[in-house]
Amino acid sequence: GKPAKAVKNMVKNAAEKVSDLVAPDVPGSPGSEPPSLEEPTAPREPLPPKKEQGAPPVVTPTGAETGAPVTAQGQQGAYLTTAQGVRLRDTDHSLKAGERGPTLLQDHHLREKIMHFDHERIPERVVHARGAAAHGVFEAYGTAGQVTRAGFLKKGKKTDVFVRFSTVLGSRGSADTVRDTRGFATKFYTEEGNFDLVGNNIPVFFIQDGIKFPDVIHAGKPHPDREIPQAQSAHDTFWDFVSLHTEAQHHTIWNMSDRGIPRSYRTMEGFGVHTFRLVNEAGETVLAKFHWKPQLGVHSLVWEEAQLLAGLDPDFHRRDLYDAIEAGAFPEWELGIQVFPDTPEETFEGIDLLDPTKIVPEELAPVQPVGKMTLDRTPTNFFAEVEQVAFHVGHLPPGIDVTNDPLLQARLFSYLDTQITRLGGPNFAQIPINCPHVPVNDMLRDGFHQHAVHAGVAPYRPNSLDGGNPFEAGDAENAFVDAPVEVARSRKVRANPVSYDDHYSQARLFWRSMSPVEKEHIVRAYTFELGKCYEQTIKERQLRCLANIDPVLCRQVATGLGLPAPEPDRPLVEPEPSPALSQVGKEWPAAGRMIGIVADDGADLGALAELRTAVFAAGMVPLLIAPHGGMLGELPVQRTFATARSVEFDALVLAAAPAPAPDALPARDAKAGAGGAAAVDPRVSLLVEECWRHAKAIAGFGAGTAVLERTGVAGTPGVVSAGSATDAFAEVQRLLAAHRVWERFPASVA
Ligand code: HDD
Repeated sequence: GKPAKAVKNMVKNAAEKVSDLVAPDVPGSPGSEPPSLEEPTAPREPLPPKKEQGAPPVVTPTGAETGAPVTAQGQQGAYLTTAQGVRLRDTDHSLKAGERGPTLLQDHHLREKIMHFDHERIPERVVHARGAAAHGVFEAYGTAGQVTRAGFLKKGKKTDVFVRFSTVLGSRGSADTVRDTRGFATKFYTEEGNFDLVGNNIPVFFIQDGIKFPDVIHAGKPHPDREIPQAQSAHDTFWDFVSLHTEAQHHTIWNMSDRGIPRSYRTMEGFGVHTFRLVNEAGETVLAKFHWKPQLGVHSLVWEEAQLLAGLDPDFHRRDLYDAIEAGAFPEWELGIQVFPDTPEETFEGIDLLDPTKIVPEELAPVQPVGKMTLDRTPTNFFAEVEQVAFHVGHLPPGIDVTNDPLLQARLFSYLDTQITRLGGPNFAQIPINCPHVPVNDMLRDGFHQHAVHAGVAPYRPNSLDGGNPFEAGDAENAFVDAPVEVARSRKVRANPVSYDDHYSQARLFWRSMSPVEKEHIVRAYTFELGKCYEQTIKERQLRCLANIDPVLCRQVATGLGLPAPEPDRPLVEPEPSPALSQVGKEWPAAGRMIGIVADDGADLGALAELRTAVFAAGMVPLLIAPHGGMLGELPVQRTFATARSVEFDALVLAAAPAPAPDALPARDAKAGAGGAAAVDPRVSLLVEECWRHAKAIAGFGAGTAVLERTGVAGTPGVVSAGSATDAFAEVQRLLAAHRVWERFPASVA
């Protein structure tokens, strides 16, 4: 169940969607009046600044705030000023020598305005450029106390968080639903300083050593000559790299699975990928892997939906995240850890814990929940927060330390270095979104964009001039712990341990853990992606890799490509499948799902009202689709036949059988007469057809059942002809718990 307040918010939100046709509400001002059609003439009272709109505190060498006025608050005053605070009379006309004359160089406002605009863009992130983020809170269960001293994991402790989700390959303006890995980066503003868990939705990585990161990214990014394709892995350089560089095969099969096209950020798992070292109060250490488990389960799009969405709504995931939060359906994840003894070998059950292309199946080491994260607030300003947030794997609190994983070691350099270009200097930690929520007392000084007005004269240690401040902390004052791990006496080498040579056993483990329908999707994904390559050699080489993962997989893809299937070039291992890797066959809460409801002026409005209430009560969002905008009786219409497309909905309920409206395109079988599909508005038929193809629940009641008959879907799995609106929704709700009507997919790969 949803808390009553959340559902009320959803009702409010859905009601606001009625006003889709008027200008959007002032962001972040809940409950404010809708804007007037006329331009306002009197200034409105300034909105109170939000928490994140304050300037970073000015800190003295003793750690105390100076009490200096906060000057950089969000710009909320009634009157327009220059950047120097001078009020302006006119910002629409440049200063000219007469109405028809040339513009004067002396126009300081013009020059300031254009100068600033000219420099509004900063470099996008070199990877993970496209993202969306939200604020929230993490609450610890207190179950990790034995293994780590980290204060934010103590029982009941609540910590502010900011989470940025992203794709990896695309530019900032690319589509959300492309097949790619997703970033899942969390900044915990803990009382012991910031902790960044910079993870992905896939638990392994392409490469084992960070020195290859530029190479894998060069291969995945668009081709350097024509700069295509954007945000895709379906091209020659990507497959050239992964087929030659076989340690990437494990990550790649995850990409080709449904994990590569999440339904929502809210339905993704997150992984810290590397093994970390935890240190407890007594100084004892364990090795650990971090996992985020979404409360809504792991759900994905169907490939055709993902492709349609890239055109119809490139912002699909971003919109979904913000809509859900604003509707009160707050996304939640449990943070869990897999814990391993810190042995000199740094392995567990024969799996090398320092190899980031390997997982430890949950069946061997259970994920133990340590706390819960709830995202409950959208950003106030996208640029200030989402673009300027700077994550770094080296932002660690006392109690969490790194391991020698060579991928992690390279990241420890990269994340600081990249911010110097991206955020224009070394002071990015002073940007409000990056500021720790505890006093900072470093001895870092000066540099571009210095915001702190540091007092004192002695930013060095030891000193006698500032009373010896700042002092170094010890265990009692919660200082960071560098775990005193023994470093083996060894030679300097550019080499990997032998265990890193196993590139296939876990890709095979993944394949063997999939259900038939998931295997079918993987086959199709490889066939699609390799089918987009031009070079025959690359396809053949990748088929050789697939042969080493599984002969059936290899054969099916080879058939699709019209190529012979090669034999494996090494013995196949037979790993025990890990059921936890499959995302099919379980049941999950359906909170926050979108239910499309087709109706028209002839529909039973009483039943419709009842249906909407039931959908809200179940914590879902009903979207009424009608031939026209405005209202159906008392009920607000959210989508018209012209604006609705199936990919927006998780399920479809038909309350009417609308005849083709005058603005519909002609139907192909227009001669089929009153009983055929052509008797239904073709856009409604398309909704049904697509929802059916994408294995979504479909229900009809009243006149709506006729649509099921006419489109030929009646009587097929997951299609319900119900006697009443409530019965229709009850069935839809039942079907949604499994996310999709899986039986509808052909599953030729057993
Ligand atoms: Fe990375 C960004 C995740 C390996 C270098 N990475 C970035 C982001 C995520 C990850 C989620 C976006 C953060 C945000 O939202 O601002 N990266 C990973 C994971 C990896 C990984 C899970 C492997 C386990 N990354 C990796 C390596 C290197 C980098 C090996 C370099 C040696 N990553 C970067 C970067 C980025 C970045 C260039 C781009 C923007 C930024 O850091 O701030 O430094």
